[in-house]
Amino acid sequence: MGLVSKNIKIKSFIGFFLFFQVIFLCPLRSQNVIISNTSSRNSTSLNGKWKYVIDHYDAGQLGFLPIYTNLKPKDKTDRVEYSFDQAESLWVPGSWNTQKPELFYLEGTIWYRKTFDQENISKDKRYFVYFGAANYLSTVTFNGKILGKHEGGFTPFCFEITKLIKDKDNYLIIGVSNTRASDYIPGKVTDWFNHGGITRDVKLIEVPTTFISNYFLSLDKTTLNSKTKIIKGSLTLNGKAAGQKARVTIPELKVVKEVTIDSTGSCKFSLASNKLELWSPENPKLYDVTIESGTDKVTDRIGFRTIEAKGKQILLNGKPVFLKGISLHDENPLRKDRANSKDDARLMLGWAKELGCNFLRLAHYPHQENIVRLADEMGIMLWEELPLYWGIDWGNAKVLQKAKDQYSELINRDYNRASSIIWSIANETSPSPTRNQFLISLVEHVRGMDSTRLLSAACKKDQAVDGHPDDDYTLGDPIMKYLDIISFNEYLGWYGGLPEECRKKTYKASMEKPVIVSEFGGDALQGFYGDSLTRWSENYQENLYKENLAMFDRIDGLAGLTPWILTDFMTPLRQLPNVQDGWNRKGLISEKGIKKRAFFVLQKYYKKK
Ligand code: GCB
Repeated sequence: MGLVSKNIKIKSFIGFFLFFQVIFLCPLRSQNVIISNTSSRNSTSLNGKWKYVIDHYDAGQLGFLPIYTNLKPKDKTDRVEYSFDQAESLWVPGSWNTQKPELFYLEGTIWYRKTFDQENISKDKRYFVYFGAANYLSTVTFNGKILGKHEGGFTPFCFEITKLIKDKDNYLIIGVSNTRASDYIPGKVTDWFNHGGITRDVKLIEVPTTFISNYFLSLDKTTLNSKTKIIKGSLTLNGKAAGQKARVTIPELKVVKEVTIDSTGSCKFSLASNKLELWSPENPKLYDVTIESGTDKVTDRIGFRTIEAKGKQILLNGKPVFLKGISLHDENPLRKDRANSKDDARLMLGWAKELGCNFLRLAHYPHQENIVRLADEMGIMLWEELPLYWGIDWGNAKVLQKAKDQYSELINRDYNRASSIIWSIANETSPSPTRNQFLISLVEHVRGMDSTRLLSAACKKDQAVDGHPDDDYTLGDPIMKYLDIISFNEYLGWYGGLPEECRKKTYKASMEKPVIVSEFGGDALQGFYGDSLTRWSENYQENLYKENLAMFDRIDGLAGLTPWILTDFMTPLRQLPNVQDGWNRKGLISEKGIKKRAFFVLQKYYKKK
């Protein structure tokens, strides 16, 4: 009895110590180390099979079971109550949910372990572990030490392991929790599947002691109509950098610029060329850009364009453009997994091109980097957003900080992508003083980091300032004042009324700004037919598209559409038997890749635009 209670005491002391270490000593952020453009770095992929241990009660994160120390029994008398060595494996990158039937609805913590050897560790190098994304809260440990935590399920993060890496038997253990919480972004309820785990690439990155962390290049708007165009840029080094030289080269333009890094580790520069071809959907011209400093060298492919809102028009390179778009989730419905490869990106963009799109709404959170890079190459413009979606805790200052952090991570990743033209700051949120204040502060943050893109938000239609008489509707969410584009979601004919009601409806904006219809649509089970009033049939959806498109065409200042949605997508919210069965059926393409009738309605409409 005495021994047992002594044991309990020792255990609870260890538990408390570990709890303290995990929760309080461990920095929540990933040390703010930015390594952009990781595909151009010297790296080793850590993708593949990872051993995993399920932690149903979150004992590891809470410090009750030190799973990250990778303990093994020392001898036959020793007791360790978990084992990575005997555990099964999960594939990384990938959602854990669809890899094993028993994990399908798991919302909790899984600890992943990857072991590796590393030859030729050099004293002149620094080493980092990089995660493209892990959903949602990650505790990253290496060789038994906690490196830190990262919050947010869709943006990249990395941790330094220079002092810990060995040539043999390294173990990287990461606890990932996809538990939902009201002070997270997104909040507790969404209409998409909560894919858990390490959902994007993992890499071991090797860089020189002082390395190129990030760089931002963009066309100076004021030189758009000049023969000599100016590219404005800045770059930041990590390490002892003050006074160090750097060189930026665009060989095709014969541009070479030498710069000196200032005491903050950064520098600004400008490059001039009178041969610069602009990026556009018709001519998605990208230039090889090389940045060198000391022994570090990064190469990228960057396009240059301007995007502005003037009056009721969106101007790409100074010319009006109509955004023929479609919304999509970052999910490959054929594989029932988060999209995480070039092949996945090719599949989605291929379908969008076939539909006649020049624009995509990457809903409702940052998508994988591959799709943004491929959009650059294929000439497809993008709307990108954070999961500031239903049920956000607007009054909570910590949540605002999380939103700013997630946006910083996204901008750091995608600033140099010409295809990305719109940052959207929220989806379907109701105006209130706390929401407005939150979003205004976020607008300032985003504009402070990036003035080369337009800002919008997918507003809720039922929030007009002047009331909303049924037939004549004024778009007037107060946040629109702070944005460049007025966007709204509208489900007339699906959630309210029948499609023919579209005939008498008109919309106008309360401000002189371009308008994008950021969502409309209705569910159809592919292969189910009826007449145009039969719910869930392809015919209903087909007719709904016809009526909605005719209605939106009457909007003065309509600058684009992103109907909801390219493909059916997984969502626990939709369980109607034999119709939804866990899928939102508003896709124009089924989860098997079969096009529904409405696909061709939109295709025809875009052909004429
Ligand atoms: C919306 C949401 C989207 C949903 C969609 C629907 O307004 O923005 O996330 O999936 O409606 O299908 O109801």
